[in-house]
Amino acid sequence: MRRKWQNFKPVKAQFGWFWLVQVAATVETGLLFLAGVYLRDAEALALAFVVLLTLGWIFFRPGRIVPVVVRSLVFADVAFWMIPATFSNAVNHSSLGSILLPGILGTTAIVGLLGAAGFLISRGNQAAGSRAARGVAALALAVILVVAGFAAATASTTTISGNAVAISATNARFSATTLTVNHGTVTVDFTNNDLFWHTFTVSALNVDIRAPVKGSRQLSFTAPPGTYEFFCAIPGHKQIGMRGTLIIH
Ligand SMILES: [Cu+2]
Repeated sequence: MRRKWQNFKPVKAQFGWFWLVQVAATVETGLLFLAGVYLRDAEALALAFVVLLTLGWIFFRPGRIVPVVVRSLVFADVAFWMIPATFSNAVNHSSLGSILLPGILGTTAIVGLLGAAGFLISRGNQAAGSRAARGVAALALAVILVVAGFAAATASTTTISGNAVAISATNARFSATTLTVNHGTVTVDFTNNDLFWHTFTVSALNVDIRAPVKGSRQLSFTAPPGTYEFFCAIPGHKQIGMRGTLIIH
């Protein structure tokens, strides 16, 4: 016990890459958890749990490389889906939350990836990159403020009318498995309540509506009478039941 105490040095605040990836992981866990509860999205909760595990892993075990790599995979996954979602919802003048949520999640994920990269390149030196890491953190805050400002300035709501059907996706399930409309010009209003992307796709009609988190997308197309299959084109989603029948009279 004595020798351990001799080696003990007071922990100094080291605002380096390791600090950055820890902060990003903490923020991302909280955001993913809130998003999971708010959207009732099991996928978001599962990702929050994985990042939380890496935080616990680092807290209770000395090894740091493996948990940082594990959370980098989550960061990469989140960034891959959330950055395009932010731009897509911004371009479509979607609601404030539908721009802000993926915007903050995506920015935090990028910060986490940068922190993880810096930490791994410095071979796990906790003190490395202190100036650069603080710069990245400051830049990320600025990006989030710009996204918030842009979202507040452009957000709006849209309504649809005519021969229209509304369908939504929640927890990787469509709200309806059979849709019935009259032939002619058909409008589909597709809303995604999950954190990750879903599509409303009808291959036979060349219809492919892609909606990110909390996004609503409308598409009008001309369709002859018939029975068509619709499904989600995200890999694996059709197989777990995201499919249904579109009947056009
Ligand atoms: Cu899907």
